[in-house]
Amino acid sequence: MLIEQIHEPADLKKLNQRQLNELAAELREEIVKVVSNRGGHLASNLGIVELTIAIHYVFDAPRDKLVMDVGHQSYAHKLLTGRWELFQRLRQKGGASGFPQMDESEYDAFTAGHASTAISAALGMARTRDIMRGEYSVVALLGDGALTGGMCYEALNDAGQSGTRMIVILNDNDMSIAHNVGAMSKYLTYLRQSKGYLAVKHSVRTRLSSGQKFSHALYRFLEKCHNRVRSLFVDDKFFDALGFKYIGPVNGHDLKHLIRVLRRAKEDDKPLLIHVVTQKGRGYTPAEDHPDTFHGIAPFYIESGAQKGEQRLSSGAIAARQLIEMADSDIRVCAITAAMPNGTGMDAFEAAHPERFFDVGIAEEHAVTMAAGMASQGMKPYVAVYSTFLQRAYDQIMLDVCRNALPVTFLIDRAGLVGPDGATHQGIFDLSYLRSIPGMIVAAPRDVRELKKLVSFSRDVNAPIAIRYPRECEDLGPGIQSQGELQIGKWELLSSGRDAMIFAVGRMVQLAMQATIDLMGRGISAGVVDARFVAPMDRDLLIGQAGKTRLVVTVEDNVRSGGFGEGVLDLLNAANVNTPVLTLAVPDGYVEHATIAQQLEACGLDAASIADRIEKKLRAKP
Ligand SMILES: Cc1ncc(C[n+]2csc(CCOP(=O)(O)OP(=O)(O)O)c2C)c(N)n1
Repeated sequence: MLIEQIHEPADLKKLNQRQLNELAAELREEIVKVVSNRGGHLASNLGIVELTIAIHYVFDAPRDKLVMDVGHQSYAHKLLTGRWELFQRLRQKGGASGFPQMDESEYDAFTAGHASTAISAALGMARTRDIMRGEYSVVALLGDGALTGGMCYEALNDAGQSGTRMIVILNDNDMSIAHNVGAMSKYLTYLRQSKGYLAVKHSVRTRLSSGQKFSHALYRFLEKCHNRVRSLFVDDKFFDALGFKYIGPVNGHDLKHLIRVLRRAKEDDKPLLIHVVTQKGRGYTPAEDHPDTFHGIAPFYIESGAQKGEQRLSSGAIAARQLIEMADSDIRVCAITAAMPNGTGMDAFEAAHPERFFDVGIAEEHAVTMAAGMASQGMKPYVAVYSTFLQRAYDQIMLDVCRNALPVTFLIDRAGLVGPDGATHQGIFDLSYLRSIPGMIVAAPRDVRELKKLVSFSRDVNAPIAIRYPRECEDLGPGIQSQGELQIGKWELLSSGRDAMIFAVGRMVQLAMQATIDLMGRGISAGVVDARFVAPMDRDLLIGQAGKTRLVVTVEDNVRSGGFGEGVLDLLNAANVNTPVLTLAVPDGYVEHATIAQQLEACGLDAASIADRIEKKLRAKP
């Protein structure tokens, strides 16, 4: 196996052309094998194997800097930079992260996870190099999906006029996670298709298939010619106007040609944009056929592509069903996503109400302000977005939505600890960043039934409201269905506790209930309140219950700073209630990849840890 001989990129340079192609096949096989066991991003990684080899073949990392956008396509890069062992435990505790991380390897020039940052980071590096009179190259690698994000244009605009030497490689597979959207995507299609070479290629192919006497050698010769001269056909206006020299489109699976193009680019001293065309999922048929399903995938059987284990209905899918029903009878209801129609479950809404569904690309800021605009004119927009990506739109939520008290509903998916996607994808800051915004109502359902109730409840809320939930909500059963009608700022007492009252948020309610059973066995009487509204809080219930117990406990899957627990402490303090408070939250910091269960345990938030910490606090001497 060639792959076993590659410990660092320098080893690549010892291989000949045939071996490089063999290596590409081995990398694909390895990536499919590991992802089939561990889950992860498959289709993007399969599409970029040759390009990654070519980059490491031509450039000299880590001296030369490779900045990957999002970084979900970094698997071949990891395998070529001495991380074979680590990669076997991809996304597992202690194994390789699914994204580039500066603290994982010196070859990861920049930590990523969120889209559209690579050109900015690369320009920063290039400018530093120029100030320090360094010699290295800087390469930003991003996809056509990432190019829907506004930061890219801010960076291109700046980099192009500055004339700073840097290379932007645009990996165009015509896909974001789902089909790419927007005018730029159309423009790239135009660049891909408007080249004279396509016509030449087509005519040669047609003649071949029609039996005309073109030998295969001649066909290959013509293909080679078109590869060489293809860029001459290109009439790019956009990148050119921004100050970038455009090269392309280049076939991203033709290693020899890629190497030649990159070598030339390395010698250039201007900002360059190389447009590389690749196929998402390349080399593994199920991923080629369904690149969206295989973008990010749970463990699967290689032979069939079928997922291993039980597939549960996601919270997003459940929220979408509810929303569709509402939209059936209410023309104001519409759904907005920022390039995540499948992940948020809103693809179902798109199918049901295509005219009221908007995928704006990876543009969370725009999504939020656009929703504000719609709400200002009488619509009832639902912005379905992952907790971690909504961070991008803080200012827009603050000023465009909440300052104007507009009835935009945020369906915040992947809230709390998210497991193997790790630090960049945790949804552990949303309670803090939303709770402090004046006028924002923040709700968290304890289970799937409450999720449905909250979504339908939100329709009549004439104010900004955020409903945050994990990827999958449990069903706690009809026995503890929420009683009565929901009311903004009202919590629900589920059980009483003489020794401790636990005020729990969202999915932590279930763990709190388990902890009370454990505590009962230890002779401690603890009760649970479902604190479903984190803002505003249920002042009366909190103060009332705090007066009847020895210890108030708060439990949340959000960081401590600015979180629910701090809010409770503050409220009790202001009301001069002296009951001690134990705040159980994610310790302030970034939580690395592991399973959700491991992350909960590491944060002291699994049921057993909750019980232990309560018992310890109660038994501590005052
Ligand atoms: C700010 C932000 N929003 C959403 C995402 C989720 N996301 C991860 S990859 C991706 C699509 C990227 O498409 P592209 O850049 O074309 O890369 P490809 O996977 O096609 O290679 C999206 C939307 C993200 N990482 N960051």
